[in-house]
Amino acid sequence: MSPVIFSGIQPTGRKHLGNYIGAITQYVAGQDRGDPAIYCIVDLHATTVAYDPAELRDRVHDTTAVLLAAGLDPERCILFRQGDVAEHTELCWLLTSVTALGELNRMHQFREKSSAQRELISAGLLLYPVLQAADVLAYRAHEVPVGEDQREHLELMRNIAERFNGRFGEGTLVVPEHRIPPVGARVRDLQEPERKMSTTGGSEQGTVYLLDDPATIRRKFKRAVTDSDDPPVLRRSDDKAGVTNLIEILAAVRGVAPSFVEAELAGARGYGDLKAAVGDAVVDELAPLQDRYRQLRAQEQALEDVLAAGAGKARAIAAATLADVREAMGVGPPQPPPTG
Ligand code: AQP
Repeated sequence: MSPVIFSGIQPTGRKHLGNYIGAITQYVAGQDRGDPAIYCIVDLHATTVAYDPAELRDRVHDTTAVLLAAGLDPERCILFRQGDVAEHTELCWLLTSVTALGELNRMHQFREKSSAQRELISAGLLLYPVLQAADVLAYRAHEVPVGEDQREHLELMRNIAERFNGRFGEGTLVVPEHRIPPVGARVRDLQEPERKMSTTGGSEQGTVYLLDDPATIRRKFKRAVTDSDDPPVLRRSDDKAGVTNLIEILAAVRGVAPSFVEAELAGARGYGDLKAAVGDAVVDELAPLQDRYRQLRAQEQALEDVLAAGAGKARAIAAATLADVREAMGVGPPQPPPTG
């Protein structure tokens, strides 16, 4: 049986190589395995931190164009905007009844992002993982392709689904599995390789954006932090986070095993060769995406049409789940008995 695949992605104009390797390439591959493969641009999640309302729709269009340019095909997947399908927010509320406050308080993302908020720590930031659970559970998804940073939220989502089923009716919700890629699940910041590459938390020079021009990409890799050992050791190891990161990026982008890259680098003169190789490979990988992005981004109405068609398909699935959830919880009028 083909799995139902679901994943969500934040609307920003600055998607980076971590998003691409950890998530977007998996989305594209999922189109041929998922039945259906469903991808959602999570504008409601974006409102949980400070943001500019005048820009949010543009950022949704930016992300839509990036995903289409990377290879998502609206004929082979469902691509939509979270805010277009009200079932997500209703299910979020219903799931709060089986979510422990203590669990939400312990989430790393909440702790990190709340400490960065200056004026207001929104309740939305605390509830973020519950809305994320609703996103996935509304489609009874089996698989959720994500990067390593989402492992904790996925575990919480599984707890929520299990608790819901235990309390209100076994089999009502599907308990999903995460799908974290074997290589590239945690792409690291090129300047601070102890941290993940990140939209908000990383360094500008250490973050490779998908829309960076070729010279910028090559420069960022050239300046990447590696190691000072002499002679250089072009191998992955726990105490060589920067070198390991570059080897894994090169392997992920070329679609080969990291050990293959290490074997190839056996004759290299130094870290400079590795930096040049990974810079070239990333530029080659992103060039066609960038060309397609520019064409697609100019056609705003076409992007809206894709999102609207996707929302129609998504709503039909989510509404059926919500009807079962309401029925199980005793919310609203009783469902009519099945006919026939
Ligand atoms: N460094 C990363 N390596 C691998 N995968 C990553 N992801 C994020 N960073 C890395 C995965 O990308 C998907 C989309 O993430 P998102 O919707 O959270 O997008 P974002 O907020 O723009 O990404 P960031 O960088 O994670 O933002 P910050 O750090 O600001 O919160 C997810 O599947 C994620 O795992």
